[in-house]
Amino acid sequence: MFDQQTYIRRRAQLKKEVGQGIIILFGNNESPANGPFNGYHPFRQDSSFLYYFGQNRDGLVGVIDIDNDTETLIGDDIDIEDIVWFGSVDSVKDMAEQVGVNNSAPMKHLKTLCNAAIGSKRKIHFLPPYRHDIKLQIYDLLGIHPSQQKESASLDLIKAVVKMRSAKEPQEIEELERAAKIGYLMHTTAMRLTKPGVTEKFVGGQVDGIANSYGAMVSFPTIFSQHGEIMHGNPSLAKLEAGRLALCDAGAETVNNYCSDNTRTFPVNGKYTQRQLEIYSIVEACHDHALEVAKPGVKYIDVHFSVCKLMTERLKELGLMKGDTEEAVRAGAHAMFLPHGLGHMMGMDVHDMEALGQIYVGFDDETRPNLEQFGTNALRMGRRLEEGFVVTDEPGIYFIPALIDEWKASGHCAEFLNFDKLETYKDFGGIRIEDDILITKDGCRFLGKDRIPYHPKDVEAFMANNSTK
Ligand SMILES: [Mn+2]
Repeated sequence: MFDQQTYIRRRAQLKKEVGQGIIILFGNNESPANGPFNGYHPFRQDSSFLYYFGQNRDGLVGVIDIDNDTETLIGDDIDIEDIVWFGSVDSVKDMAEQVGVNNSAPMKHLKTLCNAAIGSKRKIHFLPPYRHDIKLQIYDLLGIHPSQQKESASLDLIKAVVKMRSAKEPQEIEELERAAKIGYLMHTTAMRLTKPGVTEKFVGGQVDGIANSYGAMVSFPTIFSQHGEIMHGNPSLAKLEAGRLALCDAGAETVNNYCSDNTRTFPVNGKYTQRQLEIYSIVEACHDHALEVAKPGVKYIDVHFSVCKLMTERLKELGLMKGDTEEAVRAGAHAMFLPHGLGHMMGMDVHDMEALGQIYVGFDDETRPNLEQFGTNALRMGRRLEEGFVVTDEPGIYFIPALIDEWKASGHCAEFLNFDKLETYKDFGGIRIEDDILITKDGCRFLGKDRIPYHPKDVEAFMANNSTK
């Protein structure tokens, strides 16, 4: 938790941004996995609730009455049975005081408060709910059916929260740096353990263990797979094979819930083949290119397309693409290889604020998403960069057999793709390199003091001691 003043200041600004009405920020509840007392662990608080109310306990709701300038932390104190099993915790009143909130009340008070607000036709602001229990709670409190809640969520509140959470405060950047340190340990552990005969699941599990040991948890389910071409490939029981590549996309969440998100792709037996190096060096160049062009005022969608053009140029040299580069990218031909965007915002959520709606987080009135074109429709971040933004830089080149077959059969972008050559890459897999960029006053830098090795020579040197015999 940050200091009390942080939360007081943030709520004061939120009141100013939203203007009038009552803001209700729902904290999360425990989430049962296979029974009421065996939940997904560790408990994960809602990020916006954390941002304004700081408390990391389940069963809390924060209320900000803008018109009457009052703030209340709502929740039930735990009873003696809970104390027996889980130990004593602070009372709701104490928790309210810790974050500078003057009032506290039991959960039943929330219904009374909502009834009064509805009775006097006051505006009640809430964020789009994403957990089913919260949807039921909103249904009970406000009478809005879960199917209507996304549309009924407050746009004023969404925009205010996005505005405030987008630019990271210095103390948040410190937390992100802590997450980057854990991320470094996760990825170097994966590189150290990778060798033929070990299962994907074993390496993935060890990577998760590092996140759990040094922070709160992983920032998203770890991807560790020899099938790098599957975007979200879970670690399987398959054994790692010499000659193949392993793609590791993993991140940590600190105990204060700030994230890291990195990807490395390395050879199972510690040495890239010539064919792997040819593709790898393109992804490497694209990854480094973003660092050169990202700065305040530049649109991230332009950085994305700049990378797409560079990638197309280089794929033409290899004979995998052909034709005019500008036209090829305009037609979306590069999406055969890169079907996703260059990156996304990152903060307390790995895809920061995604629950509030990507259209509000990654785009604005000036920069709109293109939902019509395959690949481009997957962009999560397009708008102009500002100082304090944290975005991922994650170009990749993938050879997806089903996509090759489909485009070949339909002739899609045939003038820009060499399908005969693509056929010979169907067993290649995929390569992605990802780091997290902080936008500074006049440029940008990567988060994390130590770079996880990614230049081929560094990766090979790092893996040289992994026994493959
Ligand atoms: Mn990412």
